[in-house]
Amino acid sequence: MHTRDEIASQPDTWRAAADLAPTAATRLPASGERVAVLGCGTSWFVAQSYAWLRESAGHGLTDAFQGSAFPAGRRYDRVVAISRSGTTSEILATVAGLHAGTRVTALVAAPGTPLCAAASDVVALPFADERSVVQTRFPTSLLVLLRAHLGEDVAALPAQAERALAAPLPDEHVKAEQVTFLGADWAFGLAQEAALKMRETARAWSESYTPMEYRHGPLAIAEPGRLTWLFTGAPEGLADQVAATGAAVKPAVLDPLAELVHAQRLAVRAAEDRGIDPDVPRNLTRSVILP
Ligand code: F1P
Repeated sequence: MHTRDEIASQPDTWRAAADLAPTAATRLPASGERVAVLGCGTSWFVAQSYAWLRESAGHGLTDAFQGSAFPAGRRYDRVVAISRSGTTSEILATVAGLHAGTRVTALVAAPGTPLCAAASDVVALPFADERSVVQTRFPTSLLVLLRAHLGEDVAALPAQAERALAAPLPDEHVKAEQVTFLGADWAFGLAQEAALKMRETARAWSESYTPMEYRHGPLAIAEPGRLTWLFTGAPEGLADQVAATGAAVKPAVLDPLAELVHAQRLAVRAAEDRGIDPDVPRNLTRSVILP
C-alpha cells in the first residue's frame, strides 16, 4: 500500500529536505521581502503554516492565499507557489496574472511541470513525490525544508517522525465517530491538514480549529465516542472542559509536524477499519486540472 509506505518514509524524506535547505536558500524568499504564498488543498495548509512561521521569525510580511483567492490588486516582492504536482489550474492562472516583475518561487515535488516553467525560481523535492493521491510526505518534507531555511535547527525532527510512526493508535481513536484537531499559531495549518487527511482518506467527519477558537461554538459537538486531538499545548482549562463532555482527548506529545504524521496513520487505520482503500480515495485525483 503506497500511502502507508510513503507515510513511513518520512524520517528519510525529512533528512533529505533538511540537506536541501542550504542550496535552496537563494531561490527562497530573502529576509525583508513582502511575500504571498499560494496553494490549494494540502498545499494551502502548508502555505498558512509557512506564512505564520516566516512572519513570526521576523523575516517580513507573509500572507497565505488559496490559489483561487489571490487579491489581484496586491503587490508583493515575491509569490511562493506551492504545488506537489506543478499542474493545479488555479495556481497556474494566478501566477500568470501577477504584476510584471513579481518574482515567483515554485515549490514542487515534480520538476519540469508547467508551474516550474512559469516561475523565476524552482525548488523541487522529487524525493518526496508520491504515488498516493492524498498528500503526506511532500507537505511535511517541504515544511522541514522551510523551517530549516528560516533558521530553525531541524536536526531532531526525523527522530520525532520515528516516534510518531511507533506511537499507539488506540481503538477508541480509530473508531471515533468524529475527530477535531486543534493547533495554535503555525500548527493551525497542520490541524487543518490532519482534518483533510481524515476526510480524504477515511471519508470521516473531521474538523479543525485553533485551541482558543474551539470554545467559541465547536465544543458543542464534543461527546462520548468522539476525539479531540491537540497538536499544541492546551490553554488553561481546555483539556478538562473537553474531557467533561465525555469526548476522548489526545494531548500533544511531539513536535506538531510529528503529530501530523501520527494523525496520517490514524487516517489510514480509520479508512481500513471502514473497509476503505486509502490508495483509492473517492472522487479525488492527484491534482485538479480544469478545462
Ligand atoms: C493540491 C490538491 C491536493 C488534494 C487533491 C487535489 O495539489 O488540492 O492537496 O489532495 O488531490 O490537489 P497540488 O497543487 O499540491 O499538486
